[in-house]
Amino acid sequence: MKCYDFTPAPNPRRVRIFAAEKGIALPTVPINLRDGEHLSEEYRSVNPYCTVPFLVLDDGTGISEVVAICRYLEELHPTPPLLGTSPKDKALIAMWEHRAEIEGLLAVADILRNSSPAFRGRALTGSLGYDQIPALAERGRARIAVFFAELDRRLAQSEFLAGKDFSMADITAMVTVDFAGWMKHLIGTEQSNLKRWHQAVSARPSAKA
Ligand SMILES: N[C@@H](CCC(=O)N[C@@H](CS)C(=O)NCC(=O)O)C(=O)O
Repeated sequence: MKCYDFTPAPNPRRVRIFAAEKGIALPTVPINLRDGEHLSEEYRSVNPYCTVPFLVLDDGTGISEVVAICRYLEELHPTPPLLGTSPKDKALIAMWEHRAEIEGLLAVADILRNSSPAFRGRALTGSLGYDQIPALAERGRARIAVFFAELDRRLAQSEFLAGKDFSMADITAMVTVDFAGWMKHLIGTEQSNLKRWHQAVSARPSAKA
């Protein structure tokens, strides 16, 4: 199998970290988003959604969406589990992972895509171009502050986001915190729980993947 990837982008990084935690050597094919390679006819014929990451299996099956790719890798390589083993852990990891993506990652994406000149006419991913809405960048800034505060409260009670073990929820949240840094939204000096956790997850070798 091979995974279409763009190293600087946050979503492919989630998959690379996930694979690294499991010791999976995942061959990657670079797609340069800055050069618009993802909008080329050639890449559209591979992935009509024009996004990365995109996993292609040896039989030609294509899988988009980070959560779906990671689910596939988890089923192939269950150890160490990153999506949980008990019903409760599976649910908590899915819950926190989803919150991190929807409330965190997408809030930062709204800031970037609705304010940066590089994303004019490309405020959403996909084959259609959408105009920027500056108010969404403002809303994104408000939402990411709320999300960081939520993370700090949660991490006061729990070593990792979904419980006592590192999981996919931590991967998405760490990528979100780093992505927010691009937008100059940093961990607050008073957010000691978030800071403790971020230092711990960033020190894992997989964080460099
Ligand atoms: N929901 C998708 C999101 C993927 C996504 O947004 N990827 C970004 C890179 S982080 C992308 O492909 N951007 C293409 C573009 O900017 O048009 C997933 O989970 O894979």
